[in-house]
Amino acid sequence: KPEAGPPNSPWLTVSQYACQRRTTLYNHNKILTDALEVLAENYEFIESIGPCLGFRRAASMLKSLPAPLRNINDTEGLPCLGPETKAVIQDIFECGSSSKVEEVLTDERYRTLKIFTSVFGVGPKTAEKWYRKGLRSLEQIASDSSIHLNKMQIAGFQYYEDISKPVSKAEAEAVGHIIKEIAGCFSPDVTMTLTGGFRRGKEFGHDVDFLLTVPRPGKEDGLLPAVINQLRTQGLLLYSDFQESTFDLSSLPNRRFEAMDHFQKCFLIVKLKKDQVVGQQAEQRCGRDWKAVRVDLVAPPAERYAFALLGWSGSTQFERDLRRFSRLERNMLLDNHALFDKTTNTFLQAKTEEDIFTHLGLDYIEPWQRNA
Ligand code: DCP
Ligand code: MG
Repeated sequence: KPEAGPPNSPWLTVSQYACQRRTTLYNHNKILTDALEVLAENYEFIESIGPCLGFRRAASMLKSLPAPLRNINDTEGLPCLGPETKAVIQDIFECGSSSKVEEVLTDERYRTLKIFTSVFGVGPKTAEKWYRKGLRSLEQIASDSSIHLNKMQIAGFQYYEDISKPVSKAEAEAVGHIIKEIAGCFSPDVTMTLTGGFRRGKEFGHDVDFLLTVPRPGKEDGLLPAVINQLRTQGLLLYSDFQESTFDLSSLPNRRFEAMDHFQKCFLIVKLKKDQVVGQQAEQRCGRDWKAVRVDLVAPPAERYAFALLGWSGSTQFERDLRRFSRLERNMLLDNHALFDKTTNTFLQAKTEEDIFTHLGLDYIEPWQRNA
């Protein structure tokens, strides 16, 4: 049941769990949530997970509100807001901005780590290592011979200009047509769904995420290798990191690995020709006629498609709360592969996302309402 506020609170129905809230892309409290997310990111950079999640959870809750907060009293009865968060909100109402946030935004370390982690394949740990070596720009890293880049980071630098730009919905759909056609040659009964932010209705994303499968059990194993091969043959494959499935049908959802999954998948960079994008004619006669785009493909067995779809549709915060809700409120374990009921020691089957919400005793939340 949703955590209730005081009896006269206008927010009586706001749950502490994102999976019990409907969060569209229309954010009435963007000024507040942007500020809180800067602090969350800063804590993430110093690997301070508790405070990071605290700020993210607060921002996520505020995104679900049907109206802007007008002053600090409006926060009364709302869940997920700790004293630190409230202090930031109060500062913004009183001074127009939060000094704590302004400090982070001008902090050299924060700014540098933000740039470094914008490179494909560079996480907070690597960024921190480079920062401690005294490096401050991507140019310095590219020209420092003592730095060893892995294969993913080399591609990240090589295509930085393109893949650091947002991918549009039209570009995502164009990539979808190419992949669907190739996958359709492998097997005419292939199912493919655009997931991630685009499934939640976003107009732009940092990559394009697809889920693919075929009905016959086991046959999905050949799907991604075939797609990758064909992309390569067509000259469209710029980078590929293929990960073989480590999925075991009988293993329990594991909390430690809950944010990862064990399905066969690949992280790609593909060449998207501009004339393949609807509404974008080849205007560049002299320059390049293509753009590099980051694409993730995941191939679960058909039997687990609903779990994978729910897990890959996000948002990350929505996923976290679905798992937390399952564990704490239902004594069930949920991940991208399965739902296990610890009370009855059984796996709960699901053909659709709706089935999973029903098992959890949750009202169905549409993908476009999962922008938590
Ligand atoms: N995901 C997750 N936990 C993670 C990483 C991902 O639950 N640690 C899920 C939720 C994401 C989805 O996978 O929404 C796709 O991952 P992306 O990083 O591509 O996220 P989005 O598609 O939501 O964002 P963007 O628009 O930036 O691509
Ligand atoms: Mg995405």
